[in-house]
Amino acid sequence: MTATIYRTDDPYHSRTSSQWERVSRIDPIVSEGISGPLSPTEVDQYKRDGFLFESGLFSQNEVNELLTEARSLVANWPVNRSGIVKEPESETVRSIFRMHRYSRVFQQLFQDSRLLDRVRQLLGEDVYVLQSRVNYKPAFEGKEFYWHSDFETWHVEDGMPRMRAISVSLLLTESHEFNGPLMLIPGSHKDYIRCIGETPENHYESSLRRQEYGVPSAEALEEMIAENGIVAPKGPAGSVIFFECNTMHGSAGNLSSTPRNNVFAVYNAVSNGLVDPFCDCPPRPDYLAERKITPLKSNRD
Ligand code: 6CS
Ligand code: FE
Repeated sequence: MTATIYRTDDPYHSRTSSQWERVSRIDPIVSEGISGPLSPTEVDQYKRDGFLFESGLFSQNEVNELLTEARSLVANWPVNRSGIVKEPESETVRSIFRMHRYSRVFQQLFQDSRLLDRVRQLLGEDVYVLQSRVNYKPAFEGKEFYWHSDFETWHVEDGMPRMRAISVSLLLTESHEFNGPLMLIPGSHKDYIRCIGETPENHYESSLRRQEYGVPSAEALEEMIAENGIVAPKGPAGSVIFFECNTMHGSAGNLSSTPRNNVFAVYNAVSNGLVDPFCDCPPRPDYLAERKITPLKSNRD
């Protein structure tokens, strides 16, 4: 019998045993009855699937400005600034983090009412940007992001208490079947997968390049995929995917000749501020998880 040492007061403990486990979530998926731009049908879709796809929410002109900014940030990244991540075994840039602090253009985007009003409608309270990043997934070189629940990582390694966060992914280039579109397992947000293994020290130094801990077992994935399959929303630049923090997702490598540049913002409910990590590691750096709460006001407020 494997010794199981975990914080019994933590309903979302993970990486505390050599046996994976599937348990129901205890947090509501949405706050009911909040008005906003989403129709009741769209709210129900989000509750059912754990994500929503809005094609063409932003114009090509708006995307062009964001693309220019994303490419200039990489080209001019200060050598002493953390938050730039390379592809595994490569010097090719995979991601940059914390644009909500370094870029006025992205700060404006994250306060855009087309994003903020939808997120606040679903969460039912004010939010702040916990993390932002651009995943570049460049042509031919962009490697996979293995299946994972963001919440499992944010809970265990950052101390996010409950499932009260939403990721927004804005496509800066077209997502098509060959350039590694985001893939999600519909309905997977309703259960929580406790992963095996123990969090290595400074795990983020490797996990952001290739995640090997805090990933679900093949058996867990087989079960969830057998129930609801896999969906890979595809569409033009300017489209947006809103996905719940516990929805299982990943993406394949990009073998096509066109990049799959996505910008992500993670909106956390202000009532869900980070506490100590739920593992025996120090908190991850602030560029990955803001520990200071700055509630957002829509740029239409
Ligand atoms: O560890 C994190 O916070 C990051 N890792 C992944 C694979 N998705 C969420 C986030 O960007
Ligand atoms: Fe993720």
